[in-house]
Amino acid sequence: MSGAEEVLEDGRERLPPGQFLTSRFPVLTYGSTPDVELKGWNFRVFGHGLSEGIVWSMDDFLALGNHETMRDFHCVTTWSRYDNTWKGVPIGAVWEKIAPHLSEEVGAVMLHCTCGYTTNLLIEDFLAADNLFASHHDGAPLTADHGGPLRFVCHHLYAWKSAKWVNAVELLSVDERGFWERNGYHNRGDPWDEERYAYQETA
Ligand SMILES: Nc1nc2c(c(=O)[nH]1)N[C@H]1C(S)=C(S)[C@@H](COP(=O)(O)O)O[C@H]1N2
Ligand SMILES: [Mo]
Repeated sequence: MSGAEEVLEDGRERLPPGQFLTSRFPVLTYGSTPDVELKGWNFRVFGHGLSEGIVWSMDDFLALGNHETMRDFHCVTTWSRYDNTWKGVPIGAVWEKIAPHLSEEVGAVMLHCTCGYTTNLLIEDFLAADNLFASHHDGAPLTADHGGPLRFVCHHLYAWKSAKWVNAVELLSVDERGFWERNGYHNRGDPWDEERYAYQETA
């Protein structure tokens, strides 16, 4: 890892504008770390286009697929951490189970977490190829502070979209704003466009 001068394959700087590099892994949580009870835990998909919700136990959800990827992580508060190894269920394996049941087109999703946190993603951002529901980080089970037992990870948007303790996906016809998106953060959050705050949104 040679630091902040690197460029990505498409020519963009590896370190997005306004970010600094850290090798620490800070914990950024609004509120406190919930104690996720595994007994009775389930993962739900519900909402637009589904006549009946889909429910998985933890074991059934983890059995949907397994994917490992090493990616950079960018928090809107300006720290970035390179080369995080995430392991878990790839988004494609989850969507494969949902798509056949859909009677309507889905435009966006709202992720829900045990603690009440929510965040929204446009469907194309949610389905980006390398996204996953991670159970492991850097070779070890996710700690509770970092979202264990399960968190979503979206690499190409600011890290507030990477919902910790995620346990449900709500399908939406049109985009709605999640927790931070209603409280001043940008609706989309592309780090290379510095989409940090809602006031920067163009109509
Ligand atoms: N449920 C939940 N998920 C969350 C948050 C949160 O407060 N609650 N914070 C977000 C923010 S702002 C960031 S930067 C990352 C931080 O992940 P980390 O604590 O594992 O570093 O989690 C995101 N996911
Ligand atoms: Mo963040």
